[in-house]
Amino acid sequence: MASSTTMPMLSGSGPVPFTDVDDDTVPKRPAKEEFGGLVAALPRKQQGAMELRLYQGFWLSEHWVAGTVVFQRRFSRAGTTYPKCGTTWFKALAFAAMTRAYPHPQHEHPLLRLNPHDCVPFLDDIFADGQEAKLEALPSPRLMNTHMPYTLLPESVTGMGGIAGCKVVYICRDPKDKVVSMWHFLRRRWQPDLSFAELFEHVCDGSVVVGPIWDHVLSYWHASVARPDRVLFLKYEDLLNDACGNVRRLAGFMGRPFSAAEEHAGAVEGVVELCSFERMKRLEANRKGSLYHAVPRDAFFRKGVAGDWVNYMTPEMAARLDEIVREKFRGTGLVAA
Ligand code: PAP
Repeated sequence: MASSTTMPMLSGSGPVPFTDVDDDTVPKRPAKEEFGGLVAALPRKQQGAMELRLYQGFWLSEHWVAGTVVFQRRFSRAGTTYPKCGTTWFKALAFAAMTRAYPHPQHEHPLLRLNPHDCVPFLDDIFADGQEAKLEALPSPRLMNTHMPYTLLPESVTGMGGIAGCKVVYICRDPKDKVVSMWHFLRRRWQPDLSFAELFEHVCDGSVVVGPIWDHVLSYWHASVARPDRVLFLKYEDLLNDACGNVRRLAGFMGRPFSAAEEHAGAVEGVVELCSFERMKRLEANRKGSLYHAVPRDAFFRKGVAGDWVNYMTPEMAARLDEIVREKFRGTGLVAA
């Protein structure tokens, strides 16, 4: 399994879509200007156009490292996910579940005009670009996302050391499907010539972005076992199998359980339908233009199924990755998908 995380902050009039309050007037001060020396001293690996640095046990994109240092040192409150494990879907579900009392009828819901990444900010890029002041404009409760492992999150998020902290939701996915999804994604923007075999080797030796995957997953798994009231651990495959049940669970965890009247009115099904792969993939906001650093929006909506790995991996590759993960998870109580 691999993963992704989001944190709701409760009380107040939010959440509102991030791009609706982001008027682009916040001056940029890239985190690298402040912590470039620290980043330059870290072990480095080049993978196509992507430069990775080993920071506190994880291979982070060079672009994110200085931002992570700022996040750790200066952030007061946030949420989290592993790349290609359902971040986009999860952002949509969490946002829709929290905004179901939106004053407009469903056909005007922000998710019909905005990509989920426009609604829930991605902290790693915001901190890397030195634009954290933008987050202050968001009314509570705020939903935010990061790809950082639990062990790299600041106390303002984890709530260690007597600080209030945030609620954290993590999504993991069968690592075999995650690798396939990541391969397609990397080829769309960073590494057009990347072979599947090459990426597979990086995954197995742990040197993939925000890897090792198993350490990332386990960081959240352990946190969810120790503090189930603060950390909710979900699986992409479970969301596919029972979207309604997991949306109920999510809403309850975020402090906005569905009332009997809402249940009766089909509010849970409404959230699931609004965020369905078929529906989201068709929307203009998810088909045209780009996000983050020139990533085409449609790259976030490929197939949306479990088990696609059989079309890319030999049985030997699958058995090898399964065995690595089984070994890493042994004795933790976590069972691989
Ligand atoms: P990110 O970490 O770069 O934001 P992320 O959203 O986690 O990416 O992963 C994208 C995967 O979620 C894609 O999987 P695939 O490559 O195996 O197809 C994408 O199709 C899937 N996905 C996106 N939206 C949905 C959705 N509404 N329902 C189900 N799966 C979805």
